[in-house]
Amino acid sequence: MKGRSNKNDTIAAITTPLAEGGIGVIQVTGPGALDAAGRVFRRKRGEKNLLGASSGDLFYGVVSLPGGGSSGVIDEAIVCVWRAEDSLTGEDLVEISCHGGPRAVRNTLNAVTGAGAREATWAEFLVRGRENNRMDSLQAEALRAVIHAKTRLSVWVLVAQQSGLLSGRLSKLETDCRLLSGRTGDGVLTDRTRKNVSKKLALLVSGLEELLDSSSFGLALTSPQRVSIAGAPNVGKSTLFNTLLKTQRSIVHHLPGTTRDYINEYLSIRGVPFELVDAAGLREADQYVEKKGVEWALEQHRCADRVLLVFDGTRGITGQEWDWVEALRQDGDVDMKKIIPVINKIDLGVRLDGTVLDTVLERPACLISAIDGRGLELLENALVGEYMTFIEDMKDIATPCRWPLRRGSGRCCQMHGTWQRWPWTPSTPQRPLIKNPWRRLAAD
Ligand SMILES: Nc1nc2c(ncn2[C@@H]2O[C@H](COP(=O)(O)OP(=O)(O)OP(=O)(O)O)[C@@H](O)[C@H]2O)c(=O)[nH]1
Ligand SMILES: [Mg+2]
Repeated sequence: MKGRSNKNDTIAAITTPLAEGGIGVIQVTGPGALDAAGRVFRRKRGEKNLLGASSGDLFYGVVSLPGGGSSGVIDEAIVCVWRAEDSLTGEDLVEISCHGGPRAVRNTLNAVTGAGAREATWAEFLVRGRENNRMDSLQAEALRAVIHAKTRLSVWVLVAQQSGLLSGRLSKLETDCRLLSGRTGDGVLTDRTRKNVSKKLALLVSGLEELLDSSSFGLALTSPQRVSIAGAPNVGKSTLFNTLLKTQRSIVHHLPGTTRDYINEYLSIRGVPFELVDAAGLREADQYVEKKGVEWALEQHRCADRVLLVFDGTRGITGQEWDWVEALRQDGDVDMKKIIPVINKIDLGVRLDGTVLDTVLERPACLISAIDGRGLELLENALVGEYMTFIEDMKDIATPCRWPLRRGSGRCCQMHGTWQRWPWTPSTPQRPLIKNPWRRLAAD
């Protein structure tokens, strides 16, 4: 059982998945970490004991139940010690790598908790890291998010943030703000100073807005957008699904009505993760199973962040397809901006007039062949185009949180406005204060 939190106690957690694998890791941190680990671990070779260890020292030996001696050996392990000044938590930290597998790992954790450590979660390790100034909230957030990262780019960006790149950007803006508030002073305020302060505040606003602009990219990297593939039966939805995934995941057949259940898979487009959903073709259905398929498909399109609305380019748009477009348009939960029209099967020649779609859906259709891959680059651009500048040269500032920044930028804009207006009456006794607008960012 996990006990009550106490800032100064010694805690232990399993920090690898509780599953079958080569090794499992238990971490112990706190003032008594070395003592607790020392009571259950006995090295096989060498003299130095854990209490005298320096950061990075490795020990090979056995783990026993506390007081169990050689008869109570429960596993073999490698122990690594990190002293407070070098550890993630800012406290002495011991990493015990024992054999993997849920039972082996639990046995070792039980031994450590039997020696006085309290079982905790890995999140508590991060809290301690923050409390001991080993990281700020942005770094802790990045560390938490990296576990769920789905693409190489997501990992790259989050590791950069964990090392402090984004925090550095913010603290530079913070320093500028502090310097500015020092410079406004108490003396007589000349018009020149007022203009100067106002100009610097405008720079702060644009610095914050640049970070804010990056938040849609940061969020796209950390919470994959759901992209569903919609359209009438047989237009090539499942073929497109398979081609984008580069694997035969969904059944393709020349007869309409092949897909009934929806299927979802993760996919990376130029490093941005997406969750792709293939679903039943939209049609008037009579039978229960077909009806259910269409119902579920509609639900998927409602919940999706983007919908690829596919048409068969070898023929015109049918009345029933227009009815579905209209139904999606009128569905309060479907934002038309999220719909990307796609004309498929261009390898067979295009007979569909795309301009009518452009007018109704307010964006040009992507012409593709899901079978031979023609035009897929355009489709991918439609999904990641807005992130390209960040992907190419601004990866470090992709902030995964939006609201604190929006509040900070709002406060900064307010101060800027106040300074531009000041003095609003000649007798206004106090000049407007300049406060750190994102002061609460760390706490938000
Ligand atoms: N020539 C050509 N044929 C295609 C293309 N895309 C799909 N097809 C064919 O169209 C037929 C239907 O493809 P599917 O991918 O099963 O269509 P669907 O929209 O998933 O159909 P349902 O699951 O029934 O709604 C198959 O015979 C595919 O080989 C394409 O780009 N070019
Ligand atoms: Mg299908």
